[in-house]
Amino acid sequence: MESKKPLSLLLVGKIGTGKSSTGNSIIQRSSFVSKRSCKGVTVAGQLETSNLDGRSISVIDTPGMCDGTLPLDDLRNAFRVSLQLSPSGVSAIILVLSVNTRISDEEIQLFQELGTIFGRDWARWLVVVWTHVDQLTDDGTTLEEFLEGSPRQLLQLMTAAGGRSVAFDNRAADSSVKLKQISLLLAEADKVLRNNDDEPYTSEMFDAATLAANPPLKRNPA
Ligand SMILES: Nc1nc2c(ncn2[C@@H]2O[C@H](COP(=O)(O)OP(=O)(O)OP(=O)(O)O)[C@@H](O)[C@H]2O)c(=O)[nH]1
Ligand SMILES: [Mg+2]
Repeated sequence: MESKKPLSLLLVGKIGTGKSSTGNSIIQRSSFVSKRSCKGVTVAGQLETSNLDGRSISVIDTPGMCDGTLPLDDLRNAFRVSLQLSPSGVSAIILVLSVNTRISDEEIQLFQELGTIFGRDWARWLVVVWTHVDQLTDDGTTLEEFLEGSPRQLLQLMTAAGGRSVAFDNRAADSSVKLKQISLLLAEADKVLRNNDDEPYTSEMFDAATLAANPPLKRNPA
């Protein structure tokens, strides 16, 4: 049976992968600005809440991470501020990847940076959303075929995330397709809740990860 526990989802990913569109698909309204642009469109974190069959679903959209041009500290600050929008933490972290672009070295570097920023355990809260699957369907490729031969680092990350992943077509016109992909995503988020005994990912965990990545310099004993 579907859980009615409130869910809060933090969307993260590279620039232009479809984070804001996915957020809009989940809350079923166009509250996050989404458009094709070479510059990042989303510049600050944004939280929106909707009610789905009596269940409260909050979504936090974050700025896109771009090709190593943004220093790690700036990224960290963007995520810190975004996470603070939900004082009780988030139920799951949604990594938005697009089948539109090949998983490049940059993307692999991003996985590593996310691990540094959110902490080594971050995959406990992770669900991967693959966007632009309509473009796969257009050329007859399945998501499984697309993922075959993926870089080892991606496969390792997906394994660490317990295989939780969902395909999204944010341009879907058919309302049954739209509802189906939301319910698949919520089912994956419910797995995260269950596996973690409902423990959310919190700002305190984030700060602990920041500290672990930048340990204070030890003073020499006098
Ligand atoms: N065909 C198709 N287009 C999509 C899909 N998801 C997003 N798009 C398009 O991809 C472009 C970028 O989408 P956004 O949702 O703005 O991406 P974003 O990750 O929020 O971008 P930034 O905030 O700039 O990092 C827009 O033109 C969207 O309409 C999808 O599933 N299929
Ligand atoms: Mg955006």
